[in-house]
Amino acid sequence: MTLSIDDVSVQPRIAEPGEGISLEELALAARNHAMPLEALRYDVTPPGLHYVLNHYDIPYVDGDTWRLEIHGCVETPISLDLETLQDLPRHTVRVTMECAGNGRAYLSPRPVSQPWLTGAVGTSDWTGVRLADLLEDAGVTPEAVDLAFSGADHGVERGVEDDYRRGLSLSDATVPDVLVAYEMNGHPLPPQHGYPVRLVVPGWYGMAHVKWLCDIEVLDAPFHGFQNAVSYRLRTDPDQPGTPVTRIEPRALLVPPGFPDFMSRTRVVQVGEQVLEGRAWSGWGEVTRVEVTDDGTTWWDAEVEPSSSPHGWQRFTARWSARPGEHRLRVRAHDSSGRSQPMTPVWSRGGFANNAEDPLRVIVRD
Ligand SMILES: Nc1nc2c(c(=O)[nH]1)N[C@H]1C(S)=C(S)[C@@H](COP(=O)(O)O)O[C@H]1N2
Ligand SMILES: [Mo]
Repeated sequence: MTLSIDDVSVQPRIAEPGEGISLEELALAARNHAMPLEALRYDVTPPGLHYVLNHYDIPYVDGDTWRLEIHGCVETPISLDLETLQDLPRHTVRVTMECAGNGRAYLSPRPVSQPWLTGAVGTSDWTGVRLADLLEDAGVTPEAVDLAFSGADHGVERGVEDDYRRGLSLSDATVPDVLVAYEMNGHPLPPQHGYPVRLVVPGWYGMAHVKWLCDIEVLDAPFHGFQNAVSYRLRTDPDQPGTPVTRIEPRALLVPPGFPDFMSRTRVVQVGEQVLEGRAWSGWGEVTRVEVTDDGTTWWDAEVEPSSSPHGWQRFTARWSARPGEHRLRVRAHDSSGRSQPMTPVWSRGGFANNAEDPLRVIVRD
């Protein structure tokens, strides 16, 4: 008997009501870790605390033999090694990156996949070459429509075997801050974040930031690869074509106050005046307002600081008179595009872009 990919590759499904997280979901969650929320204190996420999401394995890429190929609808195809890339004009951009699946585990019913709570986020200083500069050198021809970016990682997903590949339109790819990045916070990229080179697309959910980048194909037709046409679409029914997942929806998160109970993560806070602190971001514009509540009814405004970068998160602080008893602290962000965090999750089969605020259970003691 011959086995095929279809015998091992699992089709997506929605958990039954009350069905717990499976060992398969735990295996994904253990490989792909979140940023501990106390790290929201830092403007630039310290090494190792940035979230990680890999669909397949971390590929072993040798920086000495790695090359980036740019081909397709270009006048001059380009093949670059790492040293040559690093000799080109460099730019650094501070970017808050968030996985499109952040918040998935709170959905009901739960799409069975990487079960993120809210920590699939982080902010880094990415250094590299502007993609627009590389494309200018290659000379993109007039029939170009989309670009396909391929990583060195390979796997199978829902029966489709492929390299990790994402498409981006020429207009989205040629804004100045899109980088072909080789440094994270002033150091070579760590293996899990895409060594030696990754794409950085500020404002977009994580799936667009292709790691272990080795090939850019300029296409004269829309890209129809799996990660754009099948996965990363907002749909409620499997038969719908759905709409593509693109930019990051607004979200605010608190640095959890006080100290935690080991198992339940419930917070214990001393009674009295507190200053709450957190970060808020949106891929659609500046965060203009963050609100706080401890009872779900009365909201008050936090003080939102300007960002240290147009694509980075913003710090906020809020006063809180902690009264004895149990409280649910919630925050919600509003941005300059008019988007706001919803009170209840917007459900999709893939569990994408769930930016509903998540209450933090706090016990205030005398
Ligand atoms: N080649 C490749 N690039 C990839 C992925 C991947 O699995 N393979 N995962 C994407 C997803 S879904 C996310 S959220 C981000 C995560 O980036 P990070 O691990 O550096 O935080 O990388 C993106 N780029
Ligand atoms: Mo992601």
